[in-house]
Amino acid sequence: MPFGEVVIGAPGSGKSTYCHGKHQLFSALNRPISVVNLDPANDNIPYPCAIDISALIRLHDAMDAHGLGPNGGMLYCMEYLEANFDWLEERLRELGKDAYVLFDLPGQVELSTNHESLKRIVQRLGKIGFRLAAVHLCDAHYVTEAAKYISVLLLSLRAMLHLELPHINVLSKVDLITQYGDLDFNLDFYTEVQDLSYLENALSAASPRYKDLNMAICSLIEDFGLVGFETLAVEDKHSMLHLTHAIDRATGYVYVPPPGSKRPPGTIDDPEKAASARENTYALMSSAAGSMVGTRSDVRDVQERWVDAREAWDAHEREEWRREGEMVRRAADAAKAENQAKVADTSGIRVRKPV
Ligand SMILES: Nc1nc2c(ncn2[C@@H]2O[C@H](COP(=O)(O)OP(=O)(O)O)[C@@H](O)[C@H]2O)c(=O)[nH]1
Ligand SMILES: [Mg+2]
Repeated sequence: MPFGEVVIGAPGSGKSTYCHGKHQLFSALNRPISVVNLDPANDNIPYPCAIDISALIRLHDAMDAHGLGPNGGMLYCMEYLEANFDWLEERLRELGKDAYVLFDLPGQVELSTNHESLKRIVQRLGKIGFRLAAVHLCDAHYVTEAAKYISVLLLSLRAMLHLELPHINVLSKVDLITQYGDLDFNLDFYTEVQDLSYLENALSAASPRYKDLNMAICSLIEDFGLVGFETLAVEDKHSMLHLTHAIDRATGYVYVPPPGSKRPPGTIDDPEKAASARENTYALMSSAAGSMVGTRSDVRDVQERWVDAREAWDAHEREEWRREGEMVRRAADAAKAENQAKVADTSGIRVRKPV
């Protein structure tokens, strides 16, 4: 059964970068992954693209042919894709039954909030067997202002209600969050969408005229009780692994490596032991059933990493990378020395073994 993610979010929220990062991570973990570009305006695609909508339709061609602007052209492209769904279906089938597919979508917000084409495409993907989750990226800088945070909450809620998929909202680029000013509350207040009445002061200071309207929106969001956020810093492996785990839980995906497959370094899978006694770090990294405990799985750790002690953590990580680099260099030197010794041995030259 193929699984996948529908990656949505406003322009610049980090969708294509996320798809690229996930492609690199999954390739390193030997997990299957294919990225499908469904954004006809994506000119510089950073990842290897399994299917590209521009082979079906290009934004500029649609705009020229029908005298449309960029936004109208984009909606036309999505409607065209819907009308030619068999084109997509045929190519998806070629990816195999066990494919894990990321769909990189355009940033037009209406596609995931009120336009029907994406919703119908998603429904048809479900009918051909895909188990999908929507991954909605929202730039984390919106949480630095109460009014912007409310608009992001509303947008996320609307997308959840429209697409009707298991839904993961993500505050992306959390590594940049301190660049936009101080947070009024700790990060967990924003990710867990706790008691929004705390925003009252900030909202009435920013726009006293609309205070009541803003508070009514807050209570509407609270009444639904649906919106919450994960965080993402795409270059932080722990952040990516945690998000992967949250998405696997939402779709029910459990990765079982095929027999005889290459294992990621460091995993232990001793076939001699009884199944119940076998350590299997695959399960830790990729099983939907495992607990969510891990580095940076708690939003308070994310706060410490990127807000409270960012510089200390940066220095620590630099030191870790330096040490890793040193180890790799030493291992390469040792391998080279061993090779040279072997060559010398076979050529009859006696070499003294290093002590
Ligand atoms: N610092 C940082 N920058 C990011 C992150 N994710 C994306 N970006 C940057 O945000 C910009 C927009 O990203 P892009 O993937 O093109 O956004 P898209 O329009 O949603 O596909 C690019 O310059 C990325 O390098 C992140 O996690 N951290
Ligand atoms: Mg993009």
